Amino acid sequence: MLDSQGTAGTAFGLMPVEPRQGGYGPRTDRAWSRKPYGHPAAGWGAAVSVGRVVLDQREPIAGPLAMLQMNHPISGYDCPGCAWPDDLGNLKLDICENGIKHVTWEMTRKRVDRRFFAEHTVTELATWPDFDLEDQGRLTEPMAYDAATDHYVPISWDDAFALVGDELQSLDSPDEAAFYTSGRLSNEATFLYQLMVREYGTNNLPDCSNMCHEASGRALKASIATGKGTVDMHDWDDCDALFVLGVNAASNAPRMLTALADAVKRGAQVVHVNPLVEAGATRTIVPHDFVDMARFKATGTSTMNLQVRPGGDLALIRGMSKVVFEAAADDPSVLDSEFLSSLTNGVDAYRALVEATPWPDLVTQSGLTEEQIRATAAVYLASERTIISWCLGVSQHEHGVDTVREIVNLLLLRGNIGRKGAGPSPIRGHSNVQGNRTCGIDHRPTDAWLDRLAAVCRIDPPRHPGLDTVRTIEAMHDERVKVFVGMGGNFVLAAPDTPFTAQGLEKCRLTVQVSTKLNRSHLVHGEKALILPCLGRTERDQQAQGPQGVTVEDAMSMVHLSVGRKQPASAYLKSEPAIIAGLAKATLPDTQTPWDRYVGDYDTIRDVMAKVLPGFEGFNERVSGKHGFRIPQPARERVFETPSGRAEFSHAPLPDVIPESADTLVLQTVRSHDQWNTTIYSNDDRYRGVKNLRELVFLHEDDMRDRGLIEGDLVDIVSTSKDGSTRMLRAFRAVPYDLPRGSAAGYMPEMNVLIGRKDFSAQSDQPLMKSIQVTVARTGS
Ligand SMILES: Nc1nc2c(c(=O)[nH]1)N[C@H]1C(S)=C(S)[C@@H](COP(=O)(O)OP(=O)(O)OC[C@H]3O[C@@H](n4cnc5c(=O)[nH]c(N)nc54)[C@H](O)[C@@H]3O)O[C@H]1N2
Ligand SMILES: Nc1nc2c(c(=O)[nH]1)N[C@H]1C(S)=C(S)[C@@H](COP(=O)(O)OP(=O)(O)OC[C@H]3O[C@@H](n4cnc5c(=O)[nH]c(N)nc54)[C@H](O)[C@@H]3O)O[C@H]1N2
Ligand SMILES: [Mo]
Repeated sequence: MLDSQGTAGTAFGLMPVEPRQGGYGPRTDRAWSRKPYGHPAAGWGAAVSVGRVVLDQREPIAGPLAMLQMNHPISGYDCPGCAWPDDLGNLKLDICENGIKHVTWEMTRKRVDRRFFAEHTVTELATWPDFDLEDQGRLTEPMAYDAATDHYVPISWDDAFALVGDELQSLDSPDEAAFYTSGRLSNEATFLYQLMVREYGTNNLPDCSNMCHEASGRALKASIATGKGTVDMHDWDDCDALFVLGVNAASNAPRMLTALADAVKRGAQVVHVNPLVEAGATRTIVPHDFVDMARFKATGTSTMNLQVRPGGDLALIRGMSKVVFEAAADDPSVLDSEFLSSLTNGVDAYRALVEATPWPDLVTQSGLTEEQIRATAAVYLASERTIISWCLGVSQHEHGVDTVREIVNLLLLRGNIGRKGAGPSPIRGHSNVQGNRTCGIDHRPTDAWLDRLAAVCRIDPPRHPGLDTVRTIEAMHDERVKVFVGMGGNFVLAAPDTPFTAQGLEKCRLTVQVSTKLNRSHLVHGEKALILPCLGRTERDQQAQGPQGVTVEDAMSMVHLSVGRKQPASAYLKSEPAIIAGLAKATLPDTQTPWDRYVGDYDTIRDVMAKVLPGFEGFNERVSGKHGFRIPQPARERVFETPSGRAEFSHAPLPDVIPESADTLVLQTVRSHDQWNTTIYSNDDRYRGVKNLRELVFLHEDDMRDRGLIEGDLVDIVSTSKDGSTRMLRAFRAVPYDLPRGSAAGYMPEMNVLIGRKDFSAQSDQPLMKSIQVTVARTGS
């Protein structure tokens, strides 16, 4: 590993093969291939791909049957895939290809039991591809690392809890422990987790949101005093114009394709802004429309595609605002003057800033022509009701916060917020990542939250902020954090700077992973280590007072029940709430919190949550209704609870997103169609036309020509970090792709080694997963 900071060397537990250290799909000898994908998104390619995963996981019967319960109002479980909302009643079967893959992956009949761990040392497992690790199936009982033999060995739940309790109690300060959350946790588990952590005495609650939508949350809070989008599915059905920035819908939120196709069908304008024209941005066979599927009938999903420069969205939005102000000079009714003067702050300064920004700068920085920007603005001006939606293509940049705030600025100009069919609508990632924040996973909790928690739960929570993901990694490295608890997820591969993160974890006294499947984060561990296996979303959760259901919140603030019914993968699994309660009782000898009562009957957790969480009054009654309930949100009612009591315009300088050297490319990391974050189902990326290849870098053909490259050439990719250090990936294949010159793309998590520890946004602390500065040259040159 090329690393000028002197931390070279492969960390124990990472793939020992230089330079890739994780993110491997299945082993294959088959040749790779690439040809442009000519079919509409979803449709039969999706059906074939689902069939393969269902068969591979040996679930040909239970798999498809369980699908019938997925996202079923009241009696079903929530799809553990993405956070796109459930359909409100039109669809018989509200499911998608990737949701089915995801559920089947969890429901597999394969098991990782004590015999498996007895047969393989951790050192040996470290040499396995990530696919093979997860493909062993579900974890079945708690395991502890035995350094003497380098094996994981069985441990009882009580001993495991006691071990964690002893370690946590022996720390000099509760701030020497960090408690990570991945976005799968239910609301109930989340609430108990943060309660335990704060009762213990720290706000060190890093989460996957720190790498995902932290920028969106911060921006929306500053602008309109809510960390979330303000629209719901009905608004999506009512808008005249829909802007979709930096989302790969066909792969990452496939149920969104239906909404896009519906919008186009009813004559709404749908503008996709993305350096890549993704499959879902042209046309789809509506995934739920079996008649359309049978007839191969495709529906358009866009009316315009704009191939913006990576990081160029702010310039595009500002250009649109410029056109809006120009139009307002002739026709003042273009602006919603009443709304602006009574409910917003700072529009005059924004106008001055926009007017002072010259067109050539907007053109250069956005990578679009003035005509394109004007045409996009014309769509906005012609629309009565506009929704702007975005995902990681906006948030994972240095200027993510400023860009989301600029999006809100543009919406505010025409009063596109807090009314039918209009507003900001971030597309969230994990199925309950938004609920996790609502229920208290936040390293920077507000005083109001802590006050209510203190009053209702009778604890004395710490008031100083905790560590987020990048700060936790630094702190583990500096040995300021000595215990790491991962509640779900695959921290070592999801985080940036893989070897650095791995070394941090290895320096810990104790690492604990609560998981459903074996993954690399179990192999990169502290001096002591535990794997605690938990129930999955689809499984029956039997507690003292009977079977339990949990709740989740989707990307549009709808909270609903999720009830698993399947026989658990093993009799020794515990639910996440039960594991958290076990950890809490072992860690907090004097606790007054009724942990056993909470675990026996989750209604009792919800009763307490109803008192702590604003908008959750009557939680148990309200969530039992057909589609659950929407959390009340003042901004949706045009009540802006900012310090000024108004929606705030931002006034950010136009960022310069063009690298200094013409040789430097801006590399972004994306998901393939066949992966779920760090879980890789196959080496194919159907919609980008790639088969059997993940070690690739997509490049513009002119950028390839300049470097003397043709398709398939092996190249080395060298990244330069903010601190000047360099990192390298060797022998990846150059693949020509339709993206803006000067940019490049490849897959997470194998490219995470290129993201330096200092490469995070100063605005959000989010790692710069969409703008890595790289040079690409033929291997050996
Ligand atoms: N099947 C499946 N579903 C998933 C996931 C998964 O791994 N698999 N992951 C889940 C999670 S946690 C999340 S957060 C979401 C992620 O959903 P996405 O945000 O769709 O995830 P990425 O694959 O990172 O794709 C980022 C998109 O942004 C574009 N982009 C990159 N840079 C820019 C830019 O500067 N401007 C603009 N406008 N676009 C840009 C890329 O070309 C790409 O289309 O999906 C969730 N759903
Ligand atoms: N380079 C780069 N890196 C990225 C990103 C990127 O775009 N580019 N995206 C970032 C984003 S948006 C995110 S959200 C993070 C994702 O980071 P994480 O959430 O940490 O990672 P996942 O891969 O989703 O976690 C998969 C693991 O979760 C466990 N799991 C699955 N279901 C359950 C369950 O029900 N309960 C529990 N306890 N465990 C379960 C399984 O053991 C599985 O191995 O990655 C980030 N990393
Ligand atoms: Mo995410």
